[in-house]
Parts: sequence; structure tokens; C-alpha cells
Amino acid sequence: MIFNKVLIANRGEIAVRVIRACRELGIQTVAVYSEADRQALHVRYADEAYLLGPAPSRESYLRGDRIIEIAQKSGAWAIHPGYGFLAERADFAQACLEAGLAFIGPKPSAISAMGDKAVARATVSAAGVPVVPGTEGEGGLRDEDLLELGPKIGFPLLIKATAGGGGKGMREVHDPQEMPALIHAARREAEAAFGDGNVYLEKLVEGARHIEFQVLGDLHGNVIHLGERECSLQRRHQKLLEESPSPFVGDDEDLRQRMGSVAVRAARAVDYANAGTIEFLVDKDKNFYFLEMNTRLQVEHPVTEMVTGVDIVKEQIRIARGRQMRYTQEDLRLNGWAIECRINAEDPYNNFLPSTGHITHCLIPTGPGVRVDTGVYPGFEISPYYDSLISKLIVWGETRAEAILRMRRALEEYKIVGVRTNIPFHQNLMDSHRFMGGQFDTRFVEERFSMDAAEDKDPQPQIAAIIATLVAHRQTQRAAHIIQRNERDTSNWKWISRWERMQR
Ligand code: MV4
Repeated sequence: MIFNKVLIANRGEIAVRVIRACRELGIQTVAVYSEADRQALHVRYADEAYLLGPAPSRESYLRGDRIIEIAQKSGAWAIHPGYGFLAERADFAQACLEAGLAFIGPKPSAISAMGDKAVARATVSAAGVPVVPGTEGEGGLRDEDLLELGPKIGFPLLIKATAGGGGKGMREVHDPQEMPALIHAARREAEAAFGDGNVYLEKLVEGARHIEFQVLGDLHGNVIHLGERECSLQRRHQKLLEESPSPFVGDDEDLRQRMGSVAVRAARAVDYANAGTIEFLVDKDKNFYFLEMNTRLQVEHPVTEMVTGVDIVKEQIRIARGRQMRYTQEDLRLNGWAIECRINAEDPYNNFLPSTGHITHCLIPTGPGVRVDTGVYPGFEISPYYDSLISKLIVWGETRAEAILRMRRALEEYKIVGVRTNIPFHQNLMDSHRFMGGQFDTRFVEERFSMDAAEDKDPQPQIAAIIATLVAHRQTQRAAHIIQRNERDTSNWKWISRWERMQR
């Protein structure tokens, strides 16, 4: 088999990311693009590029048949699906294999088992993985079954779509009386979104955090985890910021080790190979429950790369080639701290309304510990056809405090002219006491965070501690040359002087 050409069935920053990994491995790259993406960066970076069709995804990036045809014609050995689009379509992965192409991802059977949330729950639970108490078995529950099981599980509970993901077809039930209407609403929403109205029940875990583990498996039965990512900062099921390690797990190595081995166990339950992510809900008392598995490379994979030193995309390709992974669990250490801000073309001052238009200017932050994965450049047009992710700004620091200070600095350097972006949102977030103290759950952005006023200012001990760390860090960095400070730079000092006053 010739391994020297890969087709990337995606666009934007992730297509660029995969092309970069191929380049480093000496692999030729084939891009595909829609009519809206003629000028896109991934098209420019690839060795060859082929037009798929009109802008709408259904007519371009979701045309699995055309993509397979192009892969065969161009002599590609494999297809990398990136995330979104065809990445978690078992039928597409199967069609690749039948066309004699490698699919850089897991087996179709693992994609389908994890794609149905009720099947996933039953499968990992049978393997000894903790799941939230709820309905058992592989679904197919009728309304009568659900109404009978509800009170046994107890309220409040959640109705979830088996085909779910992204919170669609999900309903909270606080009062048994509401069950029939909410089952109906959840089924209707799931039917509309996924063409599958099946639902199941779980006890509602309140005030939980969303912590996920990166896993990697090869075709020789080795499965390892690469530590966790904290993903609780999201809005309407869209993640906005991710970090690794999780400040909630922190230096609790025992918790990390237990969650990590459960993640590996969940992956093994479906004979998993390639890169995947096990999502957990973690409650205040550090009880953790399997939520779902994402059978793809994720948007936030770079924070894991920064703290482990593993190039996950290169590892994916190596695994698809049938090689052993380069790492064993014992080889891996989490070094320092990484934070990723998703930079979206949306207006944080106007309910995060998507913003479109030509990018006229771009100044991208660089320097120590800064990585920017982007799919745009000056002259590129942000169209309404795809998601609003412009780029990912990732920083690394020796400590969480250094990472936060670095993120502040990088956000201030970042200039994008032509569309509105959520950079001001991230700047406000960096100033939030709760963010600094690592005291947030999945409701934080929607319920407690506002763009105009910083939230409560109680000097809680953990917050004081992190500000103290920020101060200590800043003091060690006080170099001989004081350069002129701009506004944002001054704001670091503002926090520090506030803390210093608090100490008097
Ligand atoms: C939950 C939960 C609380 N309890 N399940 C949201 C999307 C879907 N993937 C699962 N989700 C949740 N499931 C139980 N039993 C809370 C959420 C949830 C959530 C989970 C992860 C990240 C953000 C979230 C935001 C709201 C609700």
C-alpha cells in the first residue's frame, strides 16, 4: 500500500492543521472545496485541490460520494475527515473502506455504537464504566415505558435523544406532571434534527462540570489517554474556551488517574482505534459519569498537544498506517498549562449574532507560548454557510497564571478588521474572578457572566490565591526595561494593584 497521499475532507482551520501534519510526514495532500471556498487557505496549502460543488454543505462537504471519487482519481491512500461534516458518519467510513481507501478515524462499528447515546450508555456500562443513573438497555422506549420509569429514576431528570448531541432533543423535567408534554416535545425536536425520535432518561446532575479525556488507540490493541480538558465554558452547547489540565481536577492525581483509566476502559468497550474523546460530567463531590464519546479529532485537541507534546494528527496518521503508537501511558506527563480561546465571527455585544464580511486586516499574535490555528487571512470572506470559527488562539504557560497573563497579552495583540469577533468576550472572561479562580460550571457563561459588568467581587479564598499567583508571577517577570504599556496591559496591573490593596 502506498501511504503518500491523503485527501482532507474538510475546510477551514482544521483542514490546514491536517495538511501541516501531512507536510511534516512527507505526505502529499488533496484538498476539496466548495464554490464559497475557492480562495480558502486549505486550498492554497494543499498540493492539489478539487471543486466539490455549491456553497451549502449538503452540496459540497457532505457529498461523500464525490469525495470518495476524487480520492480514487487523485490516487489518495486515505481520507482524513477532520471534525463535523462526515467525521462521525459510520456509513461514510464504511464507504471509504469499500472503495479501498483508509479512513483516518475509528472503525465504522465504533462510530455507530457511540453515535447512538443509549447504545453507548449500555455498552460502556456493561464494561464497568459509571453512567448517570437512568434507563437501561439500548433504547426503543415507548411513552408508557418512560412514564413508568421516570418516578423510579426520580426528579429532576433529563429526557435525551438517543441520536443526540449538542443538547438537541433534550428536556429537563422537574415535575412528573410535565412528563407527557416534554416527552412529546423532545421526540419532535429529535425527529426534526436527526430523523430519529427515540429518547431515554437520565437523572439530572446539577451544577456539573464538563471534563473530557483525550484517548488514542492503535490497531494493535493499545489504548492510552492524554489527560483531560476542562470544557465547561460554553454557551448554548457551543464551547468558547477549553483548558488542560482542568482546574477542577488540578493536582488531584488520584482523580485524574481514575478518570483516565475509566476513559481507556470506555474506549476499549468498542474496540476503539485512532483519536477519540470521552466526555464526563463531574459533580461538586468529584463523582464522575460517562456522558458520551466523540469518535473524531476535536476542535480543542491543541490544548492537549501543548501539555503532552504529542502531535495528535500525526499520531492519527501513524495509527491508520497500522503502526504502533509512539507512546505508552508511562511516557506521558502533563507539562504546564494550556488555554484555547475560540475566536468566532460573532458579536458578543449583540447576543453573539454571527457576523459575515471581508476580512480586510489581520494581525496575528505570536511570541513565546502562543499558537494560532486559523483558516483565514486578509481578503478572505466569512460567509454564512459554515460555522463561525475564524481561528483558535492557544497559549501555553508553566502555570495557569502564566497562561492567563499570556492569553491577555495575545488577545490584546490580535486584530481582525472587517468582521465582528468575540475577542472582547474573551478579554472580559480573562478579567473574571470566577474564571481566575477556576470556579465555574456549564451554566456560568449563560447565567452569571455579562459583557458590561464584571460579576460578583467577593474576595473568596481561591480567587485571592490565584490573584496572588498572578502577582507573584508578574513580579518575577518585572524586567529592567519598562516599555510603554497600552490599555489592556495596564489592566493586568489593575488586578494586581486591587489585590495588593486587599492585602493591606
Ligand atoms: C447532562 C447534564 C446533566 N445531567 N446529563 C448537554 C449536551 C449533551 N451532550 C449532554 N448535556 C448534558 N447532559 C445529565 N444527566 C447536563 C448537560 C449539559 C451540558 C453538558 C456538557 C457541557 C455543557 C452542558 C450544558 C448544559 C447541559
